[in-house]
Amino acid sequence: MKNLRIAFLMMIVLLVTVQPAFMQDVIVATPGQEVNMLLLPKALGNAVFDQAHEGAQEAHAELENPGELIFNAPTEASAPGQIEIIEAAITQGVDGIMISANDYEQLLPSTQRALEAGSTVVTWDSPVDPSGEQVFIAQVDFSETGTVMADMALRILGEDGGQFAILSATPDASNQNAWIAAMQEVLESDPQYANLELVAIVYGNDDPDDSYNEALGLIDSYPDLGLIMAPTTVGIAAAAKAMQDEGLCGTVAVSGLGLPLEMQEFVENGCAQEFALWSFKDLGYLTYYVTYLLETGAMEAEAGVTFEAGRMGTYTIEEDPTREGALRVLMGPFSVYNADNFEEWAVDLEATPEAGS
Ligand code: RAM
Repeated sequence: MKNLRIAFLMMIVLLVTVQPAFMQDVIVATPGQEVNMLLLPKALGNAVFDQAHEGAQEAHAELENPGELIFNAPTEASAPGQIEIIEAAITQGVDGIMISANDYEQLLPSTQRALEAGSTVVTWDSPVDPSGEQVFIAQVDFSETGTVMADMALRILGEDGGQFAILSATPDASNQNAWIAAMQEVLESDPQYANLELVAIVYGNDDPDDSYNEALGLIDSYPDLGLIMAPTTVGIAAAAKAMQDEGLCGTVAVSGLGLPLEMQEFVENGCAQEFALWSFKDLGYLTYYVTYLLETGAMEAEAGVTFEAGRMGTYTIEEDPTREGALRVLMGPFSVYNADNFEEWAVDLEATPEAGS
């Protein structure tokens, strides 16, 4: 009996001292700490980044941070514009810098300087090289994005396939480039996509006019084009508009990554067939939580660390399987939108009150 009791006590001691990974503490933020934050998307004037801002504002209020939440970006999606803003943030002593990067390499000297100055640098949506960030908040798995786009292309063009082109954002955007590479990889390695012929990759710089003109250029250059695949919310909406204006809806399909609110009219009138996305509001919220936890010293940027991100629940920092030497927090999931599930995602635009009213 005595031996049994000793064994039982030893078990308890063991459980308390050697916690297995699944029992590790979940780090929870302490609200009310003053940290000044900067949310820096690729550019201003892009609805998805406004949604990310809303999510960050929600977290900022919830965490009762008496510091500032600055939302700033260049007017055009460019690396030099972002560099200027990061440099100003270093001078002002901003504590937490949250970046969706226009370039994988070019921002590095500035983000590294910010890290050396003691700021927390977290990337979201579009990362920089791991040497210039602490952790990347990945909206979805970047390799999976390739398969999601290939599957949409296959469903739209059918087994017989056909020609398609990619209309991307800026040529150096690390997220779009990773997704395009992932798509090319599945097209090459998986025989089910053998009939999908990628004829061109063009760049509309996440600018509605540039993207519109690039879409027109594609249909001029490739008379047999069956599909424009745009892994950018700006590009896909501009391409659908171009096909609408040219009377080509149904002849040249449009797909990619789109914002439901911007795409629903084009799905309704047959100018865009199917697209996917994730919640940018949640992405902004999660990014803010991670940055706050790191900057307030509650959490280290290390693989295996589990934390709570308010209403979104718990997440674990992990090694990024898509980028060597990088850490990520994986958000997800993808939502796929098309005419079949239109009722579930579309809103009554007529009944939608004007923003701000
Ligand atoms: C555009 C931006 C953003 C990307 C989305 C899908 O709004 O390029 O970085 O994540 O599209």
